[in-house]
Amino acid sequence: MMTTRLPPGQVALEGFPRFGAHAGGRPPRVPEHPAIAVTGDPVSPFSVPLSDLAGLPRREVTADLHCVSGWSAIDLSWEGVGFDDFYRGVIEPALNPGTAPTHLVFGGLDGFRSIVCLDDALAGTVLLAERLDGAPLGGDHGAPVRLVSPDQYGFVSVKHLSLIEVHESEPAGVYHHVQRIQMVLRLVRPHRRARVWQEERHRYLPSWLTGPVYRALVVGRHPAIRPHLPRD
Ligand SMILES: Nc1nc2c(c(=O)[nH]1)N[C@H]1C(S)=C(S)[C@@H](COP(=O)(O)O)O[C@H]1N2
Ligand SMILES: [Mo]
Repeated sequence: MMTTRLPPGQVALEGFPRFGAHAGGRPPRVPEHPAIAVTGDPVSPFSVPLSDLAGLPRREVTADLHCVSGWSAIDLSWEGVGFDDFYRGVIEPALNPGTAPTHLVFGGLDGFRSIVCLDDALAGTVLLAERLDGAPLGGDHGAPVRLVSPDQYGFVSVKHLSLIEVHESEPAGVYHHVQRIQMVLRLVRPHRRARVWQEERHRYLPSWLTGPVYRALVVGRHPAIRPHLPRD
């Protein structure tokens, strides 16, 4: 029998729904030659073709994905390149001398953005994932490549990754191109660290307040899914 321990306030789902903040929109079109653009003050902007990832060591991570709204998908097998290897091998050598990055902004082809502390991004479990459960990532789960940060809430794990901004302090502002989502994000501003085991969901709102609201909204949006209680 499978045993799972879930972080506080999470409920496991059967399968792996598309949790994203895209509210039913279609996955973005993948360019013919996908690449990750690296920008920000500490670097001269450059672009990394995804084909370059083949030159870095492969890594597999089996992990659960925890949406901040309280749902978890369990036992996902990701495969790709360790983000620490990518950072040390590709970004660090391109830093201007004397710069000291502290934060990264990850961006997706659909305009989704997430701000992450560099130390959290360099945790050994963070992956640039190209494969899920033995197959290339599909559009629903972030083709052609996504970030996977298993110890942080799902909003950190940017799908369709196409941009990494390097910053020397925490960037201000809320990162989303859709105005409606911007307003919601401002209210429920993500926690700086977003660690699931510490239940760091939001910066200002406590989980006891957001939990029931999320449950109501997400249950409504995923009617076909039968949640079950976490098994210890
Ligand atoms: N590009 C992009 N990445 C994203 C999102 C999104 O809407 N767009 N949603 C985030 C959120 S809130 C969660 S919980 C996870 C969900 O991953 P899934 O859609 O593969 O289930 O993706 C994250 N990454
Ligand atoms: Mo989420």
